[in-house]
Amino acid sequence: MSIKFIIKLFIISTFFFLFSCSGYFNMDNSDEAGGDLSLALADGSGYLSTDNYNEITPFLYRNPDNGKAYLFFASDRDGTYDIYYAEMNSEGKFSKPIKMDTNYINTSGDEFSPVVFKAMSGEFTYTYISFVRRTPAAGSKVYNCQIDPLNFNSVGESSDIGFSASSISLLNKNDVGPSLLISDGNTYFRKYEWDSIYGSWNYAETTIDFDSSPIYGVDGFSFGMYDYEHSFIINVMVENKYRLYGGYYCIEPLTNYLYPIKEYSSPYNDKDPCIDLKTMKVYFASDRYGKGNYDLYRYNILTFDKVMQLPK
Ligand SMILES: [Ca+2]
Repeated sequence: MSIKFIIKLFIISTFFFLFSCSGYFNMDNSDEAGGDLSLALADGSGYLSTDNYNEITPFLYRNPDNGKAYLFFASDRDGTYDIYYAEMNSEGKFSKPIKMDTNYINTSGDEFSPVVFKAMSGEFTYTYISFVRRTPAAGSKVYNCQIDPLNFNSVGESSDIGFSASSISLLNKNDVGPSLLISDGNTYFRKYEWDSIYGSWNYAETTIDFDSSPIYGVDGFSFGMYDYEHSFIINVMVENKYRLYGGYYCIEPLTNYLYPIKEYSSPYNDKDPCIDLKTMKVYFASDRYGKGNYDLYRYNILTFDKVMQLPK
């Protein structure tokens, strides 16, 4: 066996090793199963996700004011669901989560499904969080609150936007004029546009209808001329389980379909997708370790051959 051949073999096997690992981002060696990732704290003192409580609805925010990335999510570790955030370092590890304030954001109701964005209100640009608050009296309603751009403390009261939702997400997260996607267990979801004059969300009269399974959550982006085409990862209920599907929607000519993404398939519940377009990773919640609790995971969508492209 020549040296050249051995080197070649080494390079090929290294390539295959890297390739086979490329879907997973191991941040903590202690809890890997089935190649899925549980998000861990940077210092090894514990997980971002807890064993006995639920962590759901992740949202990755890239803050243009300081160049840092933050993972916002909801957890019921203090009783009701509250919104937390953790800073992500350059290795993709997270700081200890910080609970958002109880002035106008976290209450004795359930707060979840946060989205953070910068947007105009009148002449100025501010940082906002929109989220869902569920109370026995009012059900699940969407709120919006201006927050400090760096420490994320609420600046003013949360305002009730006036519609209900099971979850919300941002379409095209880096846009100056953001679009909000609202899903509430129907076969469609709705798109709302930011009103920069009044500094609030307005229904844009856009309903994206897949006419199939109930949709409980969605994240995606638009492309093509005039944003006619949209690609999504969708949280649907199939056979009594939350599952993640790919979705494609075109306004003209009208085309829509959903398709299972095999990389996400598990016998457990997988939900709340959030796409980080910068790193091409999907964050989601799953109870796949069988503990009966939801934890946060992420997956590299560069390894997908379907999600970012139109199915043939
Ligand atoms: Ca709460």
